[in-house]
Amino acid sequence: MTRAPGLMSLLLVASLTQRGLAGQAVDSAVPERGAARQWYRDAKFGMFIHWGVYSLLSQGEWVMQNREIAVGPYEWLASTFDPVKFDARAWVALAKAAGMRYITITARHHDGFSMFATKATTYNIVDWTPFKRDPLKELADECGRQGLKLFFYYSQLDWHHPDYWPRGRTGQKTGRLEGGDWSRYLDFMDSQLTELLTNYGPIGGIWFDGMWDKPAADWRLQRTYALIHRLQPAGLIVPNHHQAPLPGEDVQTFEQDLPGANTAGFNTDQIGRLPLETSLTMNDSWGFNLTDRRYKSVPELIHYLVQAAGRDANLLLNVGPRPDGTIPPEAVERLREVGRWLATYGGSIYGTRRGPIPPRAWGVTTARGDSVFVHVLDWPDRALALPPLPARVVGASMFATGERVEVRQSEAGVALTLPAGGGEAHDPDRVVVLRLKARRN
Ligand code: FHN
Repeated sequence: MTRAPGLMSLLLVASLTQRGLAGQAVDSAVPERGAARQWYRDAKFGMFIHWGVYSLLSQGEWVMQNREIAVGPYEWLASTFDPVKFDARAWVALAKAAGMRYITITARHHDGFSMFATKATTYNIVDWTPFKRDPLKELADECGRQGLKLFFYYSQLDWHHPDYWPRGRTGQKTGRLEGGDWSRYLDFMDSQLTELLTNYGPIGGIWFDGMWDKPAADWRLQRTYALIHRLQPAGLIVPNHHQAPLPGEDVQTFEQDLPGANTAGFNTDQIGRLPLETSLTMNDSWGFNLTDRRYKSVPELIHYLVQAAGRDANLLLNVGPRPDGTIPPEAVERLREVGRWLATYGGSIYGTRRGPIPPRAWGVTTARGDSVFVHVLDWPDRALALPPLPARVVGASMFATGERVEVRQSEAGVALTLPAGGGEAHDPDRVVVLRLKARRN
């Protein structure tokens, strides 16, 4: 179907002129990466998985640091890791049922334990544990079968490696020798990244974390980024360094905050020109924590997803699987519910971009083609006043039921009257779809 360039073209032109050369140069020079970024922006929803040796202690992934566990005892703990119930098919099926389009899993977290087969160290799940399997390989194969992309979280910070020296802000109490070879550590990381980018088929990309531990160090970033992009030109680099984007990066990610917000206390308020992402815990923990019952409700999770989409960002929603390899039931229930919601409302989320109205107290807008989706998240009334839109509204209805929505458009804006009664008023998100008159250039 050919359509006249409509609202999206206008928004695109506006965004292209706003976008600086750094982001664009990469897109146009490497078509695979441009396409990958586009795919990423369309995908909107991913599953974050924090899973490792720390899951055994059920106090989150920082337990080694927080409980001052030395390398020796932690190595023993690692030698007992045996997640016999791990089932890649079930994990990927759950992500799919939730409406997620990709998975980002911890290949190596700050504890330095590699959750994949690596020749760079024996401190890995295949060589060090009775499990002996490579869960990342099983996940990669299963993602391929079920049509999801797989990203690898990779910690640059390491509380175990002897060459992580000089130490940074953390990992001071793990009993390592006072000395090490920084460039050898960087080589070690590059060799592991090479494995992750060659042994698992095409992956979504690498999600870096931990550089904030030593902000002043020379991380040899450009060399590592070039290596990644050479091995997989479509692989995206997602750095969680809490700064504005640096050259070579593909996504700007915000931790526990929507883009631009900084309630977590470590995010930058500078929003760059790259695709955006918000990573979020489902309770208050990333790694498995048995006593953390502060799970977000399903409506809260839906609101995060919609609020992110209204800011052009993806939501990367975390689960912390248990040490036996199963995902906690509280998470499973919530993911299935969000998936049910997306089965109805996905058309107002996937493949959209932020809409013409910036986020408001009542909610956000998303847009695709000549359609604007008005997400009414927090507004008790039927009457809703919108600011002026860039084109004439030629149709308005409730997204889920098709019920007519009354519209009055003037120079001052657009007044909507939502239908009376109906279950929709109780929905976490009342979605109105406005059809704008297509503009022909
Ligand atoms: O320290 C990590 C933390 O354990 C977790 O992995 C999160 C995920 O965004 N990032 C780090 C903190 O910035």
